[in-house]
Amino acid sequence: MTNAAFYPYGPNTTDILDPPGDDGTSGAVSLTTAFPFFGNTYNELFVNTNGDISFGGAVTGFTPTAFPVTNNRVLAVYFTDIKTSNGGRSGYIYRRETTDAAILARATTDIQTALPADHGSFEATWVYIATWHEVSIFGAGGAGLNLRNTFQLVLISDGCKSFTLFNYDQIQFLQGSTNGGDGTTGTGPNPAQVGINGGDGIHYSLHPSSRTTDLYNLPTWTDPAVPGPPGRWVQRTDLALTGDGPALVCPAGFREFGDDLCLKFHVQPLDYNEAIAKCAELAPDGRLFNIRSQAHNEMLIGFLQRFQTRTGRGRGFWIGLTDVGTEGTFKWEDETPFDTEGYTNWAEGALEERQGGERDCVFMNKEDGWQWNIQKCETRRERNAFICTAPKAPVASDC
Ligand SMILES: [Ca+2]
Ligand SMILES: [Ca+2]
Repeated sequence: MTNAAFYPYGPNTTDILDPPGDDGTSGAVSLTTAFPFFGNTYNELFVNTNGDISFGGAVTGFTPTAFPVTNNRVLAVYFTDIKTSNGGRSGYIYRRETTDAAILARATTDIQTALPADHGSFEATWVYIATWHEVSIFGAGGAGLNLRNTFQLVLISDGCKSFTLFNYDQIQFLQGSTNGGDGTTGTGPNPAQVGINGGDGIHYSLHPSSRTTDLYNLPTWTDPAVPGPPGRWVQRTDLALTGDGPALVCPAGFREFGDDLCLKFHVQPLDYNEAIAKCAELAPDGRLFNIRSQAHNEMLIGFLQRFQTRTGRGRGFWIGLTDVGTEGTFKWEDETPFDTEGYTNWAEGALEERQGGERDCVFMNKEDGWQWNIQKCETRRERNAFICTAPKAPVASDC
């Protein structure tokens, strides 16, 4: 092994050597530091024969189905039908957890160097190293028995953020004889998968060479955007930042409703403008929820019924519609114009009888059958409860 990307491994380290096998696994390996992975943390991992580390269970399949796939939470460093038991033994899979000071210092430097803008002050406190050394393929025959790949997966964490290094030293086969492959040449129509699968069927990250013949070039490949030695791919893995974008969640205290709405019901009644200010205070870009469609209205009614029963008060809700700017011209609180031809739910006579100059703010309540009515925006007696909404945001990091 000559590749500078590699961390020390093998007989001169404290590595555990797994027995030779095919489609095998280390079984559950307990970790002293839980590893953050795609929004969860795992107290154990599985080092599997077929070129992967998984969380939540072993992944011992041998077919490189295109990511994203559901359920498998996997770091696929070189996922194909590997076999280390051809002729007794055909390759070595080493693994160890370490907090060795020299390794931590190296991991710290590697991440700071690779990702200086975002993680220039990262300090590694924990590392896991798994190495597939000169491993062979299932179905190897003839010259195929001499085809050997050497690659390594390094997991790095500070207990909060996590990163992985995919290191490659030697790639001589693309796949085993399964999935249409040729065990003599180590080639075929379904080359190995290299990437990370979050397991939710949505979030994943693929190495650009994954499942192509470019895999042969992994030992000299460099990521144009990431400084570091040739033969290395660096990925952050605690957040679902990769694949088709970050995992988005509702802000703290907000609940997800229906079609991805984040809502928070505010029980304490406030004046209209106080309600707007409160929503802005509760979340970034928080605002009063504008009930703009029958679907939203119906979705909310059930909840509002329970809400009122629970509090025992027949309280109204601001819906974020006013004519405070120009008398008679209603506007939604998000600044969009009110479409009189669009969805409305006015109580009978509301516009005619309660449309005085002093009454500018629209609310709904149970007594009116949840239809819309108009009242003063600021009076102590007529304060209303309200619903705030806010956009989803990337999973907050505690780091
Ligand atoms: Ca295998
Ligand atoms: Ca008015």
